[in-house]
Amino acid sequence: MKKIGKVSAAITLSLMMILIGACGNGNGNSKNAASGNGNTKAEATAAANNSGGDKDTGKALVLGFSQVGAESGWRSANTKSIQESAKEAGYDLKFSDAQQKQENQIKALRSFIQQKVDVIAFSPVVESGWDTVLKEAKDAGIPVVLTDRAVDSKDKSLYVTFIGSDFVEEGRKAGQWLSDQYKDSQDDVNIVELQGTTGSAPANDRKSGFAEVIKSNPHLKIIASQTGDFTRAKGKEVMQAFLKANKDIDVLYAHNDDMALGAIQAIEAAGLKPGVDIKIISVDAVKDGMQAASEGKINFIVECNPLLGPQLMEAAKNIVDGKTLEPRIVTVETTFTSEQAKEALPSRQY
Ligand code: GYE
Repeated sequence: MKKIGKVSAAITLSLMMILIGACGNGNGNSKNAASGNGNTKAEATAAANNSGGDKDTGKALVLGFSQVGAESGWRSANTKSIQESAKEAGYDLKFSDAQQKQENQIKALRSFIQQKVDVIAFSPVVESGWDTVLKEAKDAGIPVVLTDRAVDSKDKSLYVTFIGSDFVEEGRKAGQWLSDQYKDSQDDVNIVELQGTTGSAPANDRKSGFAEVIKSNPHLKIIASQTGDFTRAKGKEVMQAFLKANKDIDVLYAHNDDMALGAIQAIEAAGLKPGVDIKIISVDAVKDGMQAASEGKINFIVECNPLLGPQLMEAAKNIVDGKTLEPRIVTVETTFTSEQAKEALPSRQY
Protein backbone atom coordinates (compact mmCIF):
# COMPACT_ATOMS: atom_id res chain seq x y z
CA MET A 1 0.00 0.00 0.00
CA LYS A 2 1.29 3.51 -0.83
CA LYS A 3 2.06 5.92 1.98
CA ILE A 4 -0.88 8.29 1.26
CA GLY A 5 -3.18 5.28 1.11
CA LYS A 6 -1.87 4.17 4.47
CA VAL A 7 -2.41 7.58 6.06
CA SER A 8 -5.93 7.94 4.75
CA ALA A 9 -6.70 4.36 5.76
CA ALA A 10 -5.48 5.18 9.25
CA ILE A 11 -7.68 8.30 9.42
CA THR A 12 -10.70 6.37 8.16
CA LEU A 13 -9.96 3.68 10.69
CA SER A 14 -9.72 6.11 13.58
CA LEU A 15 -13.01 7.73 12.54
CA MET A 16 -14.66 4.34 12.33
CA MET A 17 -13.32 3.43 15.75
CA ILE A 18 -14.72 6.62 17.24
CA LEU A 19 -18.09 5.97 15.61
CA ILE A 20 -18.28 2.34 16.61
CA GLY A 21 -17.00 3.11 20.09
CA ALA A 22 -19.61 5.83 20.49
CA CYS A 23 -22.49 3.45 20.06
CA GLY A 24 -20.76 0.58 21.77
CA ASN A 25 -20.49 1.54 25.38
CA GLY A 26 -23.33 1.79 27.74
CA ASN A 27 -26.64 0.07 27.70
CA GLY A 28 -27.64 2.05 24.81
CA ASN A 29 -30.39 3.80 23.16
CA SER A 30 -32.64 0.78 22.93
CA LYS A 31 -36.13 2.17 22.71
CA ASN A 32 -37.52 -1.00 24.14
CA ALA A 33 -38.05 -0.82 27.89
CA ALA A 34 -36.83 -4.39 28.32
CA SER A 35 -35.70 -5.07 31.82
CA GLY A 36 -32.72 -7.13 30.66
CA ASN A 37 -31.21 -10.22 32.09
CA GLY A 38 -30.77 -9.09 35.63
CA ASN A 39 -27.10 -8.25 35.21
CA THR A 40 -27.12 -4.92 36.95
CA LYS A 41 -23.77 -4.74 38.72
CA ALA A 42 -22.37 -1.26 39.00
CA GLU A 43 -20.15 0.07 36.27
CA ALA A 44 -17.32 0.48 38.73
CA THR A 45 -17.29 -3.25 39.37
CA ALA A 46 -17.19 -3.89 35.66
CA ALA A 47 -14.26 -1.53 35.15
CA ALA A 48 -12.35 -3.15 37.94
CA ASN A 49 -13.23 -6.62 36.77
CA ASN A 50 -10.48 -7.90 34.53
CA SER A 51 -11.70 -11.46 34.35
CA GLY A 52 -12.42 -11.04 30.65
CA GLY A 53 -9.05 -9.57 29.90
CA ASP A 54 -5.80 -10.96 28.68
CA LYS A 55 -4.21 -12.96 31.47
CA ASP A 56 -0.68 -11.70 30.83
CA THR A 57 -1.22 -8.03 30.07
CA GLY A 58 -4.35 -7.37 32.15
CA LYS A 59 -5.88 -5.70 29.07
CA ALA A 60 -9.63 -5.95 28.55
CA LEU A 61 -10.80 -8.46 25.96
CA VAL A 62 -11.83 -6.60 22.81
CA LEU A 63 -15.04 -7.97 21.30
CA GLY A 64 -16.39 -6.68 17.98
CA PHE A 65 -20.12 -7.34 17.66
CA SER A 66 -22.15 -6.70 14.52
CA GLN A 67 -25.88 -6.65 15.27
CA VAL A 68 -28.64 -7.18 12.67
CA GLY A 69 -30.56 -4.00 13.49
CA ALA A 70 -33.37 -2.87 15.76
CA GLU A 71 -36.28 -4.43 13.88
CA SER A 72 -38.13 -6.02 16.78
CA GLY A 73 -38.61 -6.21 20.53
CA TRP A 74 -36.57 -9.41 20.44
CA ARG A 75 -33.66 -7.57 18.85
CA SER A 76 -33.74 -4.74 21.40
CA ALA A 77 -33.67 -7.26 24.25
CA ASN A 78 -30.80 -9.11 22.56
CA THR A 79 -28.78 -5.90 22.12
CA LYS A 80 -29.35 -4.96 25.73
CA SER A 81 -28.26 -8.41 26.91
CA ILE A 82 -25.04 -8.23 24.89
CA GLN A 83 -24.16 -4.68 25.97
CA GLU A 84 -24.92 -5.33 29.63
CA SER A 85 -23.06 -8.61 29.83
CA ALA A 86 -20.01 -7.15 28.07
CA LYS A 87 -19.94 -4.36 30.61
CA GLU A 88 -20.38 -6.82 33.43
CA ALA A 89 -17.49 -8.93 32.11
CA GLY A 90 -15.27 -5.86 31.75
CA TYR A 91 -14.82 -6.31 27.99
CA ASP A 92 -14.16 -3.55 25.50
CA LEU A 93 -17.23 -3.97 23.25
CA LYS A 94 -17.22 -2.49 19.74
CA PHE A 95 -20.91 -2.58 18.85
CA SER A 96 -22.21 -1.89 15.36
CA ASP A 97 -25.83 -1.85 14.11
CA ALA A 98 -26.29 -2.99 10.48
CA GLN A 99 -29.87 -1.79 10.01
CA GLN A 100 -30.85 -5.15 8.48
CA LYS A 101 -28.29 -4.76 5.66
CA GLN A 102 -25.68 -7.41 4.91
CA GLU A 103 -23.34 -4.89 3.26
CA ASN A 104 -23.22 -2.93 6.53
CA GLN A 105 -22.36 -6.09 8.45
CA ILE A 106 -19.57 -6.97 6.04
CA LYS A 107 -18.15 -3.43 6.47
CA ALA A 108 -18.34 -3.75 10.25
CA LEU A 109 -16.58 -7.14 10.19
CA ARG A 110 -13.81 -5.70 8.01
CA SER A 111 -13.39 -2.80 10.38
CA PHE A 112 -13.12 -5.22 13.33
CA ILE A 113 -10.44 -7.13 11.41
CA GLN A 114 -8.51 -3.90 10.79
CA GLN A 115 -8.77 -3.00 14.45
CA LYS A 116 -7.40 -6.45 15.35
CA VAL A 117 -10.10 -7.16 17.93
CA ASP A 118 -9.62 -10.34 19.99
CA VAL A 119 -12.92 -11.94 18.99
CA ILE A 120 -15.57 -11.09 16.39
CA ALA A 121 -19.19 -12.03 17.03
CA PHE A 122 -22.16 -11.34 14.80
CA SER A 123 -25.74 -12.21 14.14
CA PRO A 124 -25.86 -12.64 10.34
CA VAL A 125 -28.89 -10.92 8.81
CA VAL A 126 -29.11 -13.53 6.02
CA GLU A 127 -27.60 -17.02 5.75
CA SER A 128 -25.63 -16.74 2.50
CA GLY A 129 -22.68 -14.74 1.25
CA TRP A 130 -20.30 -14.74 4.21
CA ASP A 131 -17.43 -16.94 3.08
CA THR A 132 -15.16 -14.19 1.75
CA VAL A 133 -15.25 -11.97 4.82
CA LEU A 134 -15.09 -14.94 7.19
CA LYS A 135 -12.00 -16.14 5.34
CA GLU A 136 -10.47 -12.68 5.84
CA ALA A 137 -11.06 -12.97 9.58
CA LYS A 138 -9.58 -16.45 9.60
CA ASP A 139 -6.49 -15.30 7.68
CA ALA A 140 -6.08 -12.47 10.20
CA GLY A 141 -6.21 -15.05 12.99
CA ILE A 142 -9.37 -13.57 14.56
CA PRO A 143 -11.87 -16.14 15.87
CA VAL A 144 -15.53 -15.65 14.95
CA VAL A 145 -18.61 -16.58 16.96
CA LEU A 146 -22.08 -16.65 15.40
CA THR A 147 -24.88 -15.64 17.71
CA ASP A 148 -28.62 -16.00 17.13
CA ARG A 149 -28.54 -16.73 13.37
CA ALA A 150 -26.56 -19.24 11.33
CA VAL A 151 -24.67 -18.96 8.04
CA ASP A 152 -24.81 -21.58 5.28
CA SER A 153 -21.01 -21.76 4.78
CA LYS A 154 -19.84 -25.29 3.97
CA ASP A 155 -16.48 -24.60 5.62
CA LYS A 156 -17.19 -24.96 9.33
CA SER A 157 -13.65 -23.85 10.20
CA LEU A 158 -14.69 -20.27 9.35
CA TYR A 159 -16.28 -19.87 12.78
CA VAL A 160 -15.72 -21.37 16.21
CA THR A 161 -19.27 -21.88 17.41
CA PHE A 162 -22.88 -20.90 16.83
CA ILE A 163 -24.85 -19.85 19.93
CA GLY A 164 -28.60 -19.62 19.47
CA SER A 165 -31.99 -21.21 19.08
CA ASP A 166 -33.08 -24.12 16.95
CA PHE A 167 -35.44 -22.29 14.58
CA VAL A 168 -36.60 -25.44 12.77
CA GLU A 169 -37.71 -26.80 16.13
CA GLU A 170 -39.55 -23.53 16.83
CA GLY A 171 -41.44 -23.91 13.54
CA ARG A 172 -42.26 -27.52 14.43
CA LYS A 173 -43.65 -26.47 17.82
CA ALA A 174 -45.91 -23.92 16.11
CA GLY A 175 -47.06 -26.54 13.60
CA GLN A 176 -47.64 -29.14 16.29
CA TRP A 177 -49.92 -26.84 18.30
CA LEU A 178 -51.94 -26.10 15.17
CA SER A 179 -52.17 -29.78 14.18
CA ASP A 180 -53.43 -30.63 17.67
CA GLN A 181 -56.06 -27.86 17.54
CA TYR A 182 -57.47 -29.09 14.24
CA LYS A 183 -56.86 -32.82 14.49
CA ASP A 184 -60.55 -33.71 14.12
CA SER A 185 -61.42 -31.05 11.58
CA GLN A 186 -63.15 -32.24 8.42
CA ASP A 187 -62.98 -28.77 6.85
CA ASP A 188 -60.06 -27.01 5.29
CA VAL A 189 -58.16 -24.66 7.57
CA ASN A 190 -56.89 -21.61 5.68
CA ILE A 191 -53.55 -20.41 7.00
CA VAL A 192 -51.70 -17.21 6.10
CA GLU A 193 -48.03 -16.89 6.97
CA LEU A 194 -46.00 -13.77 7.72
CA GLN A 195 -42.39 -14.68 7.09
CA GLY A 196 -39.39 -13.03 8.67
CA THR A 197 -36.66 -11.25 6.71
CA THR A 198 -36.15 -12.97 3.37
CA GLY A 199 -33.08 -15.21 3.37
CA SER A 200 -32.63 -15.09 7.14
CA ALA A 201 -32.12 -18.31 9.08
CA PRO A 202 -35.18 -17.82 11.34
CA ALA A 203 -37.46 -17.14 8.35
CA ASN A 204 -36.15 -20.14 6.40
CA ASP A 205 -36.23 -22.51 9.35
CA ARG A 206 -39.47 -21.42 11.00
CA LYS A 207 -41.15 -21.86 7.64
CA SER A 208 -39.71 -25.31 6.98
CA GLY A 209 -40.28 -26.66 10.53
CA PHE A 210 -43.92 -25.55 10.44
CA ALA A 211 -44.52 -26.96 6.94
CA GLU A 212 -42.91 -30.27 7.89
CA VAL A 213 -45.37 -30.84 10.76
CA ILE A 214 -48.60 -29.59 9.19
CA LYS A 215 -48.17 -31.58 5.98
CA SER A 216 -49.47 -34.73 7.68
CA ASN A 217 -52.94 -33.15 7.81
CA PRO A 218 -54.14 -32.30 4.27
CA HIS A 219 -56.80 -29.93 5.68
CA LEU A 220 -54.14 -27.55 6.93
CA LYS A 221 -53.49 -25.30 3.93
CA ILE A 222 -51.15 -22.33 3.64
CA ILE A 223 -53.09 -20.08 1.26
CA ALA A 224 -50.70 -17.10 1.34
CA SER A 225 -47.15 -16.56 2.59
CA GLN A 226 -45.15 -13.36 2.37
CA THR A 227 -42.37 -11.55 4.18
CA GLY A 228 -43.16 -8.90 6.79
CA ASP A 229 -39.45 -8.31 7.47
CA PHE A 230 -39.88 -9.04 11.20
CA THR A 231 -41.36 -5.54 11.78
CA ARG A 232 -44.73 -4.37 13.11
CA ALA A 233 -45.29 -1.92 10.25
CA LYS A 234 -44.69 -4.55 7.56
CA GLY A 235 -46.72 -7.13 9.48
CA LYS A 236 -49.68 -4.77 9.47
CA GLU A 237 -49.28 -3.85 5.82
CA VAL A 238 -49.01 -7.43 4.57
CA MET A 239 -51.89 -8.62 6.77
CA GLN A 240 -54.06 -5.87 5.28
CA ALA A 241 -53.25 -7.23 1.83
CA PHE A 242 -53.96 -10.82 2.95
CA LEU A 243 -57.36 -9.77 4.31
CA LYS A 244 -58.20 -7.99 1.10
CA ALA A 245 -57.27 -10.92 -1.12
CA ASN A 246 -58.71 -13.75 1.00
CA LYS A 247 -62.26 -13.88 2.32
CA ASP A 248 -61.79 -16.79 4.65
CA ILE A 249 -58.65 -16.76 6.78
CA ASP A 250 -58.72 -19.12 9.78
CA VAL A 251 -55.16 -18.91 11.07
CA LEU A 252 -52.22 -16.52 11.00
CA TYR A 253 -48.73 -17.93 11.58
CA ALA A 254 -46.30 -15.03 12.15
CA HIS A 255 -42.57 -15.72 12.40
CA ASN A 256 -42.32 -13.19 15.25
CA ASP A 257 -44.42 -11.28 17.77
CA ASP A 258 -43.88 -7.87 16.21
CA MET A 259 -45.40 -8.92 12.89
CA ALA A 260 -48.28 -10.59 14.77
CA LEU A 261 -48.85 -7.35 16.69
CA GLY A 262 -48.95 -5.34 13.47
CA ALA A 263 -51.31 -7.93 11.95
CA ILE A 264 -53.61 -7.69 14.98
CA GLN A 265 -54.09 -3.99 14.21
CA ALA A 266 -55.05 -4.86 10.62
CA ILE A 267 -57.43 -7.62 11.76
CA GLU A 268 -59.16 -5.32 14.25
CA ALA A 269 -59.40 -2.56 11.65
CA ALA A 270 -61.18 -5.06 9.38
CA GLY A 271 -63.78 -5.61 12.12
CA LEU A 272 -62.54 -9.08 13.08
CA LYS A 273 -61.50 -10.46 16.46
CA PRO A 274 -57.85 -11.56 16.64
CA GLY A 275 -57.49 -14.88 18.47
CA VAL A 276 -61.16 -15.73 17.84
CA ASP A 277 -62.09 -15.09 14.21
CA ILE A 278 -58.50 -15.64 13.20
CA LYS A 279 -56.31 -17.82 15.41
CA ILE A 280 -52.79 -16.44 15.79
CA ILE A 281 -49.52 -18.26 16.38
CA SER A 282 -46.25 -16.38 16.72
CA VAL A 283 -42.65 -16.78 17.83
CA ASP A 284 -40.45 -14.88 20.35
CA ALA A 285 -42.56 -14.33 23.52
CA VAL A 286 -41.40 -10.76 24.12
CA LYS A 287 -43.44 -8.77 26.62
CA ASP A 288 -45.81 -7.11 24.11
CA GLY A 289 -46.48 -10.48 22.51
CA MET A 290 -47.11 -12.09 25.89
CA GLN A 291 -49.45 -9.21 26.75
CA ALA A 292 -51.47 -9.83 23.57
CA ALA A 293 -51.50 -13.56 24.32
CA SER A 294 -52.73 -12.97 27.86
CA GLU A 295 -55.59 -10.94 26.35
CA GLY A 296 -56.41 -13.88 24.07
CA LYS A 297 -55.38 -12.05 20.88
CA ILE A 298 -52.48 -14.41 20.24
CA ASN A 299 -53.36 -18.06 20.87
CA PHE A 300 -49.93 -19.64 21.01
CA ILE A 301 -46.37 -18.31 21.25
CA VAL A 302 -43.19 -20.27 20.75
CA GLU A 303 -40.46 -18.80 22.91
CA CYS A 304 -37.17 -17.65 21.40
CA ASN A 305 -34.73 -16.45 24.02
CA PRO A 306 -32.82 -13.22 23.17
CA LEU A 307 -30.67 -13.18 26.31
CA LEU A 308 -27.56 -14.56 24.64
CA GLY A 309 -25.12 -12.07 26.17
CA PRO A 310 -23.83 -14.14 29.10
CA GLN A 311 -23.20 -17.21 26.90
CA LEU A 312 -21.39 -15.08 24.33
CA MET A 313 -19.12 -13.48 26.94
CA GLU A 314 -18.26 -16.87 28.34
CA ALA A 315 -17.52 -18.24 24.87
CA ALA A 316 -15.26 -15.26 24.05
CA LYS A 317 -13.30 -15.76 27.27
CA ASN A 318 -12.90 -19.49 26.65
CA ILE A 319 -11.66 -18.84 23.12
CA VAL A 320 -9.06 -16.32 24.30
CA ASP A 321 -8.02 -18.76 27.02
CA GLY A 322 -7.41 -21.39 24.34
CA LYS A 323 -10.19 -23.73 25.40
CA THR A 324 -12.09 -25.91 22.91
CA LEU A 325 -15.75 -25.01 22.45
CA GLU A 326 -18.72 -27.06 21.31
CA PRO A 327 -19.47 -26.11 17.68
CA ARG A 328 -23.16 -25.61 18.53
CA ILE A 329 -24.61 -24.12 21.72
CA VAL A 330 -28.43 -24.37 21.66
CA THR A 331 -30.66 -22.13 23.77
CA VAL A 332 -33.30 -23.83 25.93
CA GLU A 333 -36.84 -22.58 25.25
CA THR A 334 -40.51 -23.23 25.95
CA THR A 335 -43.98 -22.36 24.57
CA PHE A 336 -47.00 -20.41 25.93
CA THR A 337 -50.75 -20.72 25.46
CA SER A 338 -52.88 -17.66 26.36
CA GLU A 339 -53.38 -19.05 29.87
CA GLN A 340 -49.69 -19.71 30.39
CA ALA A 341 -48.83 -16.26 29.03
CA LYS A 342 -51.12 -14.66 31.61
CA GLU A 343 -49.28 -16.51 34.37
CA ALA A 344 -45.78 -15.80 33.07
CA LEU A 345 -46.30 -12.13 32.14
CA PRO A 346 -45.62 -10.49 35.52
CA SER A 347 -42.17 -12.07 35.80
CA ARG A 348 -41.20 -11.65 32.14
CA GLN A 349 -37.81 -9.92 31.83
CA TYR A 350 -38.07 -8.65 28.25
O1 GYE B 1 -37.29 -13.91 16.24
C1 GYE B 1 -37.11 -11.69 15.44
C2 GYE B 1 -35.92 -10.88 15.16
O2 GYE B 1 -33.11 -13.83 14.77
C3 GYE B 1 -34.30 -14.94 16.47
O3 GYE B 1 -34.97 -11.80 14.66
C4 GYE B 1 -34.08 -13.68 15.75
C5 GYE B 1 -35.30 -13.08 15.14
C6 GYE B 1 -36.45 -12.84 16.09
O4 GYE B 1 -36.11 -9.80 14.41
O5 GYE B 1 -38.03 -11.00 16.25
